This record gives sequence, structure tokens and C-alpha cells, in this order.
Amino acid sequence: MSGKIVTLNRHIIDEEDKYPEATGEFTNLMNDLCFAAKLISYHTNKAGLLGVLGETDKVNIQGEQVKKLDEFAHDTMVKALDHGGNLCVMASEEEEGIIPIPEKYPFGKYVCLFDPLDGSSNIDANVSVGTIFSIYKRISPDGTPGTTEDCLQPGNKQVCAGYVVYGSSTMLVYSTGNGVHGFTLDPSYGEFVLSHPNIKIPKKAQIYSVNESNFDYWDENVKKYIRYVKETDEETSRPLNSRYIGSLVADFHRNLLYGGIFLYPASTKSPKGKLRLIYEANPMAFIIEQAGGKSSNGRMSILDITPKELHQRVPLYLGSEYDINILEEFIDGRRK
Ligand code: AFP
Repeated sequence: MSGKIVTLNRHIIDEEDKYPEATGEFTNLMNDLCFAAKLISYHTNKAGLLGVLGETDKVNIQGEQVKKLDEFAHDTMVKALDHGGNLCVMASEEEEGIIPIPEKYPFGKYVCLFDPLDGSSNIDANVSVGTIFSIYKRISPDGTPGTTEDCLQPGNKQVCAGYVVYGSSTMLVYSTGNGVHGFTLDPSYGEFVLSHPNIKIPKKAQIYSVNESNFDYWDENVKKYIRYVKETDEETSRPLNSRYIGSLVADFHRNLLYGGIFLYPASTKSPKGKLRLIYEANPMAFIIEQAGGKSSNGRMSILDITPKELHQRVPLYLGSEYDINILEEFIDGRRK
């Protein structure tokens, strides 16, 4: 056997070693996150057998039916992260307000925002789902409970972002601002092992991913872009291939590896877009930019938007640099 075997734990420690002022708190937080990911992975794989498929009778604050696995994933994230002394506050797609750290536990210096199980409407059909997370340093005073303001920092202040995709294998992809690294879970010994070091998205997309059933509800300039990607032009390798799963993590992961553009535009049905800024768009934007791609709301980088509320929605475009540039030209009217 040649080369090194690098576990996620070893990778995180090596990353933290680059910062002499680091206290180990971040490594502990990532270990807790990694444990939560393994538990959620185990349960999503066993879902049919454990009788946890199907819906509960609850509706979450987005007005969507809450799945049993959504609840399980949310509870797992909270229970794995709330007592380690690394966090001062959390926020989740599944909870309307911020999630405080119980007073009996110490308050740490980090903030964690997450979508515990994205794409969950696909679960019953055995389609890939994922967990998305975003980590910030607190801005409120140390040693006190974290605040809503801690959760509403712009994406460019993230110290780490990542996702776990529960697919044909379980993969955790993360970045602390030093490139993007992917780890595959070996289920036999329960370790995430580095399988995709330093991921770079191809400069040019070969795939576009969008829910085209919304076409009639989009702005004319977005429609023009979609018509453009479907035209035949050998020089620019068009038409692009259409691939849409309807599970952001899975669509994003495929496009990151193969080169692609993911679009969820605003529409007359969802004038502010559908996807959520702080726990869906921002972490994915951080990763795509670290991988050499671009993020956009059509006019600016997602990472430069200052969130105003926890469950804020945003038009979302993520992908290869060349293609996001062209999309922005269509949106602002430079291309007709
Ligand atoms: P669910 O978690 O309710 O399945 O929503 C998934 C999601 O937020 C994201 O993962 C998808 O990209 C997007 O919604 C799909 O939305 P459409 O069904 O409107 O295309």
C-alpha cells in the first residue's frame, strides 16, 4: 500500500496546528459534528428497517410536513453539540428561534447553524439526502449565552462550512478556508477517511441543475439564460446536460465534482427564492468559492449578504466560475 491514510480527525488536528493560537475547541466541535453525522448516516441507511420513514403530524416553521428522520437528525445534532463547551448558540432549519446552550453547560466561542436533513422529501424514495453546517466565531462577549446576532453574520465570516451526503456512500466535505476536502465513511470501522483531497470544481460546467417546472414563474432574464444553456454551440460545449435530483446536497456534490451550475431563482411563486441563506446557501457558497467556483444571488456573492433573519430565503446560484459569470451577464442585461 502506498501513501498516507488520513482520517478526518487527523486532518482537523493538522489544520488546527497551522494556527498557534488554537485551543483545540474547534477540533472538539468538529469531532462532535462528525459523531452526529455517523449517527444520522446509520439511521438514514437503516430507515426502512427501523420504521422511521414517513411523516409525523407536525409542520415545521417553513410550513412543510416534518419527517421522522428530520426530527431525529435535528435532535441528534443538538444533543451531540450542546454540551461540549465549544458552542454558545445554534440555529436549525427545524426550529423557529435560536437554540440556546443549556445554562448547565459552559458557553464556547463558536456558533453552529445547520440544516439537519436537507432533501428530506426524497427520503421515502431512497434518494440521497444530506446535512449542511456552518460555523462562525461568536461576536457576543465570551462566557455569556450566544445571541441571534451571532447567527446573523455574513457568510464571508464563516470559519468552517461543510456538508454530509448520505448517498451510495456517506461523504463529509468541509472547508476551513484552506481548500475543500472530502472524506468517505468506511462503515465497517466507522471512520471518515480522506478520499477527495483539495477538491477543485472544473472552470466550466457540463451540467445545469434547476427545477424547470418553475420556468413560467421566473424573470425573463433567467428564462433567457436557461434557453441559452440548451442551445447547441460546439465552441462553448452547449447544450449543457440537465441533472436535477431536488436534494441540494446531492445536486451540489455532483456538480462540484463534475463541473456544473445549480440554480434556484426567485419566482413569482417565491419572490425571495426558496432556499435559506444561513444554513443552506452560505455553507455551500463558502465551499464552492473555496473550490475555485462562484456563488451568486444573481448580482453579488452570496457570502457578502448580511442576513437579517434566521430563516431568510435567497435566490441561489452556485457553480463553475465561467458559467456563473455568464448567468450574471444575463441577469443584469449585459447579455440578451
Ligand atoms: P426538502 O428538505 O423539503 O426536501 O427540500 C429540499 C430543498 O430545500 C433542497 O434540498 C432542494 O434543492 C430544493 O428544496 C428542491 O426544491 P424543489 O422541489 O422546489 O425543486
